[in-house]
Amino acid sequence: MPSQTGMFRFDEYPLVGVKQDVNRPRLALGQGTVSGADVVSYHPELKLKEPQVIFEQQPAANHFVIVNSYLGLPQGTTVVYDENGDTLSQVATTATNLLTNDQITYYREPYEIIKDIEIARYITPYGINFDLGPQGFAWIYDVTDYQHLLRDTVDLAAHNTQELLDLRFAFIQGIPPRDVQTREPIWADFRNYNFANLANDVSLQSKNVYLSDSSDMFKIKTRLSGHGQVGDGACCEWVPNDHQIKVNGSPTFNWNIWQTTECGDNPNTSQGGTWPYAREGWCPGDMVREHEFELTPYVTPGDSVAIDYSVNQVPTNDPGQAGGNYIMAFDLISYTAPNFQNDAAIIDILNPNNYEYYRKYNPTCSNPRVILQNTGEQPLTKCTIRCWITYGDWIEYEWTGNLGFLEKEIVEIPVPDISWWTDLEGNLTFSAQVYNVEGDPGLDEYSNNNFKQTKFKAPELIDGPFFVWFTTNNKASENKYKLIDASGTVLFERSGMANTTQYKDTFDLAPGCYSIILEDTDHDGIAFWASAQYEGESSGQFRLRKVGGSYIEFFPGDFGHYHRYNFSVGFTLGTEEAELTHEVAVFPNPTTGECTIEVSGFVNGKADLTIYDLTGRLVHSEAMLATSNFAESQVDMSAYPSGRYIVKIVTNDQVYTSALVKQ
Ligand SMILES: [Ca+2]
Ligand SMILES: [Ca+2]
Ligand SMILES: [Ca+2]
Ligand SMILES: [Ca+2]
Repeated sequence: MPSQTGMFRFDEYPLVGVKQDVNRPRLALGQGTVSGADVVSYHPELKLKEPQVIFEQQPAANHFVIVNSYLGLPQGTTVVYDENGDTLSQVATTATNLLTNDQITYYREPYEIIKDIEIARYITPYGINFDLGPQGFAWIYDVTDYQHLLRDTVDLAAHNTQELLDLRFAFIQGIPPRDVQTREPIWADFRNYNFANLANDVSLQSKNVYLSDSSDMFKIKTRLSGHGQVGDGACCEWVPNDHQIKVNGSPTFNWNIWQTTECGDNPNTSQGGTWPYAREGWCPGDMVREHEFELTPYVTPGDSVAIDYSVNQVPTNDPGQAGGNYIMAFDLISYTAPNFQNDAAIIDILNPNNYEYYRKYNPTCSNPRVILQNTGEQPLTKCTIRCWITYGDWIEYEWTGNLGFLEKEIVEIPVPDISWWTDLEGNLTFSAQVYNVEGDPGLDEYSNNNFKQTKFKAPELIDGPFFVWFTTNNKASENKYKLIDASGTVLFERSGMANTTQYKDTFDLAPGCYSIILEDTDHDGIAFWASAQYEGESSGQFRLRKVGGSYIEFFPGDFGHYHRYNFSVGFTLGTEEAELTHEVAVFPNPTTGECTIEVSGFVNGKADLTIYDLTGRLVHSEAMLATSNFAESQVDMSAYPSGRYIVKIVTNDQVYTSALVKQ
């Protein structure tokens, strides 16, 4: 039987009409007839103070143990209440023991302090219905400046719980342009800063940095990305701001991180979000760019230097932007002096290249583009770049310019003859090599960085006349398209088109390499769900179709800034050559002197023969005797040295190659 107040909770019982009252019921149970009046009596309530358990603890073996416990009433009063809850009487509880809750100082075992250092930053793509494909997609970062941290045992973390991430390190063998000695943060390791605090110099104030007297060169490496969407301008994701570094109080480095076209140029198009729009220092599904500033000319090793970062003020007409933020890293990297006086390097090949990051302009047989870097202390003003697909049949390009230490340039190599693309070995490999630095073949001090190689795919072949069929959307003023040749010369361009209109342009091109580029000045393609939502942009279509035949290519609608379709006309390269129905015969082969070379198949009355040695030197050329379906030549090889030769036949429609051995 419940005996104390509070043991019943009437409101928990699902009984209709139950009423909770301050009075206690007095119950009598019996049987029979009840007579007489109701008797009401009141009982005062004694509210006892609850006793408490108190534990006494002491540190032992790097943790706390309970060494004593007490049960007691805290000092205070015990109260008796009447039926209305008013105090009837109270009795004081007097303290007999005084316990003090004291602080105990103790020491744990030493533990590791984890210091996060950012070596690269990446922004994940919008993932809704977006797929990177079964092989994934590779982004490549140069982390050479952090190499001394990537030794022994290192914890690596990528703060992303959305995708599987496969992180690999590739080591570049050889001697770098200069040795990395130290890396240290100028203010702190990467951190989030409020825009207003940066603008008002509350954060990132001028700081004295001490420069090692055993280093010769210094660089500031920065990684900035703007985040938040506050104020009318939605700062700092959507606002371009001006960034500046002062060296010893003088504004020395000014830069912008606004990515005007980069987002719309992302090879990972059609992400499930607003991927192509320009942003402050980042693009969805891409690496955050690093901006680097050479400090060496402004400082002396062993001295200190005052470094200050500043950014433009929060605009007075949009004060809400103050709440935006930046994630920032500023690293000071210290180096030795350059390892070489004269050194040129080919550090990358943009095309032809199978690397998926370059797929917006590959596969292609447009003029190859390589990145040349001066990796020596002396200026680089000229060199020779040699490229080949079939070894020996190379193009040599005399580059001139003026590159300082570590400066780079994209160099386009003109291909004088499309037959150069012929892949005799069938392994679809492009090679580029730099030599003859400053016109002196012996001057380059380090040849290991002179050579670069890529694998590539052949572009598609279009045979015969075709037409471009463009159905514009209702924002046609954003679009233009052009046809260019292998060297980028514009052969045809169409702009100023009307909305929701069909355009058909027919082309019948001479043998060569071409591209059709459709551009969008708003970076939102011709069919993009977000533009449909925000600006009511409708969907257009862009197709290539053979005259009197089937479709060749459908351009994607959600392509961002541009879509480029590369193709060859009148010749194929690479392995596709095996599919030709023509036959080339060279006999006898090997030969000691006279040799017959024939082509069977449609040559349309014209075929030119050239023979090269393996150094790429032209040794013989002549027009072949040609009918509509046959061409032949008799060549006397007796005057030429023994060895392998490359025979090349160019007709109106095709290029053929074959090997010839002179004994
Ligand atoms: Ca500052
Ligand atoms: Ca070199
Ligand atoms: Ca638009
Ligand atoms: Ca558009």
